[in-house]
Amino acid sequence: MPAQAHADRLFIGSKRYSSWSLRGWLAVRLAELEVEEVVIALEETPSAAIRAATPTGLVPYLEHRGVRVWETIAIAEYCAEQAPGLWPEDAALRAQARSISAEMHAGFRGLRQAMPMNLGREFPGGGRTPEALADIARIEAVWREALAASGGPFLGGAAFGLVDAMYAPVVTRFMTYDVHLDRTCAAYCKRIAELPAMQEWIKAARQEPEEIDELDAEF
Ligand SMILES: N[C@@H](CCC(=O)N[C@@H](CS)C(=O)NCC(=O)O)C(=O)O
Repeated sequence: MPAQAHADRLFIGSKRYSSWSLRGWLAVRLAELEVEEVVIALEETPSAAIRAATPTGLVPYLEHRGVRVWETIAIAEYCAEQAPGLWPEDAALRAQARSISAEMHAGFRGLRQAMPMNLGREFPGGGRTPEALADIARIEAVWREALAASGGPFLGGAAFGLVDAMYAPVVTRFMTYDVHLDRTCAAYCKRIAELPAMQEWIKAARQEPEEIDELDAEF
């Protein structure tokens, strides 16, 4: 019997705006999955094109070797199963990395609403709502704690991993909105922003058209 044909694809939104897509894309990169990248422009919200292509009407969405995975945290876990070492090896550090990744996945709505990802523009001083500032304080505390526990220079230890991928769009928001951070967190942001994969994503994002800058979108 011939092997079942299946497409290996990662569906993502515009690189300029889609923070969840960046997380999923980094996870797939970390696991070195060979997938076709399908970018669906976020021209409207909700997006009919994304709804037609994915089970939940949201990106990222991964199809890999006949397996379908959605929700960024589930994609991260799938990637961790494909490639060892994407979570810290030490059980306590791994628990911490998973906890703060889940905290990112479930929360920080104040930050996400007030400072949506936009890699094409800069809004220095923007988005300082009380809720966003409270989230920023919590994120700084979380980062400091993780870097101290793991020894850095990444949140889970020596290598860039899934926990860093979960916070990568927070790094770009801090840059876009020029958020003042303590020295440890500022250095961590610089480290993440300079990673080749991040540079590649940001470069591609800047080449995309401004689709939804006028929309009040929270991605
Ligand atoms: N909980 C989802 C959130 C994904 C999400 O909100 N994706 C946005 C783009 S960053 C989206 O697909 N929006 C489509 C729309 O608003 O129509 C996850 O973790 O993957």
